[in-house]
Amino acid sequence: MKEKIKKFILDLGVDDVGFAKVEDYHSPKSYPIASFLPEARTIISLVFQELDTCESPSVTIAMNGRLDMNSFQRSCSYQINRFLKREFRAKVVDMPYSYPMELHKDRPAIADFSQRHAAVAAGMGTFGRHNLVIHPRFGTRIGLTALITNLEIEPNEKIEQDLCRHCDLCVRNCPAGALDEAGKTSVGKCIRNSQPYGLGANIAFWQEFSGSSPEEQKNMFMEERYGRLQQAGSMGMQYYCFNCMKFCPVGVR
Ligand code: B12
Ligand code: SF4
Ligand code: SF4
Repeated sequence: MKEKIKKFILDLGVDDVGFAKVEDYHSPKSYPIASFLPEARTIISLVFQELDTCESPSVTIAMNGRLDMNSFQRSCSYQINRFLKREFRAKVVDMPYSYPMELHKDRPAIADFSQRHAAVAAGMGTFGRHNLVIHPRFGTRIGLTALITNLEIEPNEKIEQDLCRHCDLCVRNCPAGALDEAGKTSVGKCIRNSQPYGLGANIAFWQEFSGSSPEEQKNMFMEERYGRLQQAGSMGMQYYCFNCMKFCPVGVR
C-alpha cells in the first residue's frame, strides 16, 4: 500500500513525501492530532520545492512564485485525498499550508498543526539554525503541507544527521534581527518585516483613519499603504521577505 500511495503522490509532481505515525509527532504547542481526525493513524508529509523566484530582488515577484506553488500544492492535496478515499476507503483530512488559521486569543500567530514537526517526524528533514526545516536534497527552499489519515502506513526513518551547516548566513541576512537568539524566531520582529501589511498594519491604518479629518482620510485612501493592505486582504497574506530561505546554501544548485 505504501509504495502505491507514494507512486501516486510523486507522479503528481510532488517533490517528496514521507509518512509518520501519529504518536511520533511531537509539537508541544500544537493541538492533539485526534482533534482534527479522531481515528487518525498516519501523517503524510508533502514537500514542494519553492521556485527560485524567491531570489528575485522584487518581493512582488517572489510572492508570485509562492502563490504558484500554493495553487499546485492545494490541487495535489485535493487529488491525494480523493485517491486515498477511492482506493482504500480511507478517512483523510488536509492540513493547511498556512491559512486558514485558527485565531485563538491566548496563542497569537501559532497554528493548531505544525507542518515543520510533521515533516521532521516523517523523515523529510531537520530543523536548521533559522528554525525552518532543511530537506536533504532541496535544502530550505521548500513548502510543506500534510494530510492525516486513518490508514496504517509504514513510517519513514527519521533523519539523524544535522543538515544545517552552521554558517549563520540566515542570521546575518535577517533584516529584522529575528533570528539572533538560537532556537527561537522573534515572531514580532519577523512579522513586522515579512508581513508589513498584515493584521497589525490593518488595525493601525483604521485607527489612524478614525482620528483623521475628512480631508486627511481622502488622502489616506490614495496612499500606497492602503493599496497594499487591500491587496493582502483580497489575495491572502503577502510576504515581503524570503531571506532566511534564499540565503541558506543547503541544496542550492
Ligand atoms: C504562523 C507562521 C509564521 C509566523 C510565526 C511563526 C512562529 N510561531 O514561529 C511568522 C510570520 C513569524 C512566520 C514567518 C516565516 N514563515 Co511561517 N509559518 C507559520 C505557520 C502558518 C504556523 C507556525 C506555527 O505556529 N506552528 C505551530 C507551532 C507550535 O509549531 P512550530 O512553529 O513548527 O514550532 C516552533 C516552536 O515549537 C520551536 N521548536 C519546537 N521544536 C523545535 C526543535 C528545534 C530543533 C528548533 C530549532 C525549534 C523548535 O520552533 C518553532 C519555530 O518557532 C507555518 C505553517 C504550519 N501550520 O506549520 C508556517 C511555516 C512555518 N512558515 C514558513 C516560512 C517559509 C516562513 C518564512 C520564511 C516567511 C515566508 N517568506 O514564507 C518566515 C520564516 C521565519 C523563521 N525563520 O522562523 C514555512 C517553513 C518551511 C520550512 N522550510 O520549514 C511553513 C512551514 C509554511 C509551510 N507550510 O511551508 N511564519
Ligand atoms: S522571513 Fe525575513 S524577517 Fe523573517 S526570519 Fe526570515 S529573514 Fe528574518
Ligand atoms: S543558512 Fe547556514 S546556519 Fe542558517 S540554516 Fe542554512 S546552513 Fe544552517
